Amino acid sequence: WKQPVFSALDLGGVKVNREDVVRDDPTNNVPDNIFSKLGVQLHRRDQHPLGILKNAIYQYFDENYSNKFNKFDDLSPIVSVKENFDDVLVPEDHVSRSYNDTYYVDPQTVLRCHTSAHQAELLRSGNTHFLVTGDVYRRDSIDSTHYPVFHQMEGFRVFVPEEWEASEMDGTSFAAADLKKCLEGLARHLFGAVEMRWVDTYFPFTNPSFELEIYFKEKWMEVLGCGVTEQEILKRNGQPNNVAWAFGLGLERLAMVLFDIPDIRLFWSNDERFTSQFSAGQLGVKFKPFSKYPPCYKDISFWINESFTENNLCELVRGIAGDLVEEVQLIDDFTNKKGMTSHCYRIAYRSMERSLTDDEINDLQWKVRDQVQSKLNVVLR
Ligand code: FA5
Ligand code: MG
Repeated sequence: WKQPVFSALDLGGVKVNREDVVRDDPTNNVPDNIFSKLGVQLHRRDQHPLGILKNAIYQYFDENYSNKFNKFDDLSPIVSVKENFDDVLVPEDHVSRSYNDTYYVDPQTVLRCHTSAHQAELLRSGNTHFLVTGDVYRRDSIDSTHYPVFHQMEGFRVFVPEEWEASEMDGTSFAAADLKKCLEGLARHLFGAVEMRWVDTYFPFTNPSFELEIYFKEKWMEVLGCGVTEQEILKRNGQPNNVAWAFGLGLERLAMVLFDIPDIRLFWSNDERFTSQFSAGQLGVKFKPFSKYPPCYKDISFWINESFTENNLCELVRGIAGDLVEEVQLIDDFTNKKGMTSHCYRIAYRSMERSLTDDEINDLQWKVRDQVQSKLNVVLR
């Protein structure tokens, strides 16, 4: 399963060396399997589901807005902490800043965890209508809709006072209404009829803030976050009298609905049985699964310590099993009279491309058991 790890790669004309991004020191937490995804840029392949989706969204904006949205899809994913967090008002103590949630190259540099990292710089350089597509990186849980590298498209639109003054609404209500109309129209453009709902939420950079969920495979799946941009961001970046909306689409989640793709790992597959099913410009295609290979479940139980986190466990398992791991699920959690807490996780192994042998799975599970003890310092039960 392992992708080759190159010693250097090219990010939009800038050469990046492996040893600058993957280092064995405590200020760096980028593993090789993440480094190997940098520069792949699935969203720039016109015949890949993510590229097809990106182009379909471009088409929607081109057709519906006379005011052209500037499009960016080649901005480097290696950004400063300032761009990723400070510029979008993420509080100093927000969990998303932790080494548990974000990949740090060094204390001032991260792999962007969202395309919102580019809002401020693009506003400053005079953009008022823009779309930014890119690969984003997060330490996260493992299941069919979560992957540590995924793709987002940021949308941003600035309004000048004349635009809302004609409406008898205040600027914020006007922008919020326009935003929902825009995204509902996009959903109809992509899916036709689909069951969806708005959920109120919180982001540091928007107020009010919303998420859109789509009903997919018997569950509500969150596909995007959005809201009316905090005035402070506009003020700091040369737009003090205006209002704006912004959104961040989860491209894999939308593509899963659009093409009926059941598992997020498939986007990374080079298997021709996957890649040959899609072609540039074709939205109507439904993916025909070729993998009916059975999953294999292995449980692991241990006493946790204070430093244990689920993201650390997931990264360890991903590092050993790569895309052969389908899900890591906490199935039991209890604390005994002495105050010791035990967790039991169920790991589902399944290849998208072939049957796995018992030996192969047992070998993976032994490595997991071994490294859980040696690297996470937990006590197996
Ligand atoms: C954000 O990242 C905000 N920056 C979005 C935003 C932009 C809000 C502008 C307001 C204004 P969130 O963390 O919810 O929000 O992620 C956005 C989307 O990315 C989610 O709705 C989901 O579709 C997708 N996503 C999040 N985590 C993962 C993951 N691990 N794997 C795949 N997709 C993911
Ligand atoms: Mg969210």
